[in-house]
Amino acid sequence: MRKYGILGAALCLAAGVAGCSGDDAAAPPANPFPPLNAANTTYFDVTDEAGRWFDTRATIAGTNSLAVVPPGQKIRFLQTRSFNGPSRVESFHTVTSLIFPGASTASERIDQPTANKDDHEVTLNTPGLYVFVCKVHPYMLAGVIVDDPANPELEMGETLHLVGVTDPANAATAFPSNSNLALRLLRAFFVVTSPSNWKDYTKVGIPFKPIYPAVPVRLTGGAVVPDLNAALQATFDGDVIPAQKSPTIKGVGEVWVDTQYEETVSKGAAKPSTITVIDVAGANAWKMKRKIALPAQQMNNGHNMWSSHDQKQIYQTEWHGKSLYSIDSATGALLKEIVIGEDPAHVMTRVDTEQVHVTLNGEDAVVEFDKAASGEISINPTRPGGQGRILMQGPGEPQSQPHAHWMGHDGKTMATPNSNSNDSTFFNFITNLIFKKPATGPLPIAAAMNPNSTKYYVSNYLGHSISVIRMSDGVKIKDINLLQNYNPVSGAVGGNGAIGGLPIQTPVSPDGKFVITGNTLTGTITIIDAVTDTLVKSLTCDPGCHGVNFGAKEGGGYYAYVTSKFSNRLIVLDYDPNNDGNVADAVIAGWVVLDDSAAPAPTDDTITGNRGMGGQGVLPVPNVYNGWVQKLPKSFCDQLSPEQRNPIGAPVITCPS
Ligand SMILES: [Cu+2]
Repeated sequence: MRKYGILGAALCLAAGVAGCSGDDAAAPPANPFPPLNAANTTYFDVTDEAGRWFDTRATIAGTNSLAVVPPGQKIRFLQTRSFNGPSRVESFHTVTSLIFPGASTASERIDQPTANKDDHEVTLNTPGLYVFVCKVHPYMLAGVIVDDPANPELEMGETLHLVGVTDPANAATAFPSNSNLALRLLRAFFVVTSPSNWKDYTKVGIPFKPIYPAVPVRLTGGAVVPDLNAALQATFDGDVIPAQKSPTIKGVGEVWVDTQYEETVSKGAAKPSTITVIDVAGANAWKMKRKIALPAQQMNNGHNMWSSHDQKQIYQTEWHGKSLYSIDSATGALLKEIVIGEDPAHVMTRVDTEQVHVTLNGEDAVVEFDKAASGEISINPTRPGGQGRILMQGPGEPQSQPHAHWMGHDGKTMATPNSNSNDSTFFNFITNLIFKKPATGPLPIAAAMNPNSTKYYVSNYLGHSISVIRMSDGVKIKDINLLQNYNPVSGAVGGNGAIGGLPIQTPVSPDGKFVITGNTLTGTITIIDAVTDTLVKSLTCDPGCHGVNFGAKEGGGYYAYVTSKFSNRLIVLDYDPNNDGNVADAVIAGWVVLDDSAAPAPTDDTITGNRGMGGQGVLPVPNVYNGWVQKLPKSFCDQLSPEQRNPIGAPVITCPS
């Protein structure tokens, strides 16, 4: 049968049948981890490997993260060991139900109160599509289709729940499985979990067509899509990959990008990530300068960066590990590794003290570092417990799991988005206390303050919205729905045409005029007017659109630099070319392809796979946000316009001599 011919590997695995092909078939006798084969059980290995975060060890249309099972199957997620060997995971994760059939029951869902390294299981009975996510690293997806043996087609379910959008307790809120939203989510699953489906900007002139399973699927009302691959490709794909385009106007300095999924020989697939450094000024503008993998430290999924105020050090987090790294910005050499805890996600400096703050996304705290006169950073020993930790929740409150925090322009405040508790911790460094903890939306993932610290914004990944918090009293004044113009059933986009889903980084422009957000579901960049707090525009980005930060444009104004997880290009967005405060003329001025195989950049390791892929943290050097820009040394200050040196207008800054 066609259905089982293509999906045979997964079914074979699910049933634990002897003689099934695959790399699990020939375990040596001395293996202390004999392959697992409990009856009616399907196993996912949890890993830190790009695209194969939940690994069935069998491939369906390019993905290793989908299993097709009969009703009654137990699904086990392995972290303490793998299917046929030791644990394949270094960091903490959750296994959390994200999508499930409208007809499913509460017993068919799982979640955990804290991030962990334990095994988890759930038994699925109701036919249809189930997707599981890690709340710490929400690109980690596992799909299970519970197939109804009564029908020849693969069963998607009559309707589907999506956490954050529908009410799992109310089946009437689930959306039809033949809706545009369901098809978008299906497409996203097969792009996210299949590295061969990532958008490769070296394949110039070739249409971008991800591969999906070419099987018949059964949707709402028994409607049959005879070929899922053909249907998804016709609906969403086919744009031709363009050649690299360098922006005409140069930037200032460099842009550092965490190419988090790029694999190197010394770290292998288990611990991906490089940092890609790009010149954006001078004779080498828009060319790659360096790749940094930190092979000796085994950097595992380096995620986000910030610079010291003299711009001599780059601080780098390790999201699937435990360390913060300090790197010499001039040479790319490691200065210091500091082990701090589970899943360090984002890093920023405090303007007034130059202390460094790093979120522990797999835990409940922000770690504080002091900077010595020598430049060396070390954990502040005076915080309670001696580990530099500032707790982001009160006693008895749920574990916060803070992700991308932001710091005030004057160093007095910090705001974290707490991905586990669906709120934001607004911390005051003067009182040394949590000032407020406003509720946000589902799975808040990134925060950003405006340049005079009167408002901050929090992107809600599963809420498809941006919360606006007033900083005078810590009250949420608005949620901006990024799907307000979108009809989830028909897919029609009305209103001003702007659309964003699964939003991530959301910084405010240094002059305070706009909030620019990378949206991973829709593959769009959304722009919010930061005066009216309304969604005014969106532009096409890449699959997994993720990181945004602002850098100085030569001669005045700013570029927004934008990264995407499932492509290998850095987008240079000129959001206001004539600097008139209106983004009607916003344009993608150009981009840089992050695969350096045509002209290898100097590196500390050999690149072996996922070339240039996984764009997440993005850091323009020099740092031109209000508060930080005034701290720049003369060499950088001299390259900025008077407006850039003081982005919200007050006194004219004279560069230090
Ligand atoms: Cu995770």
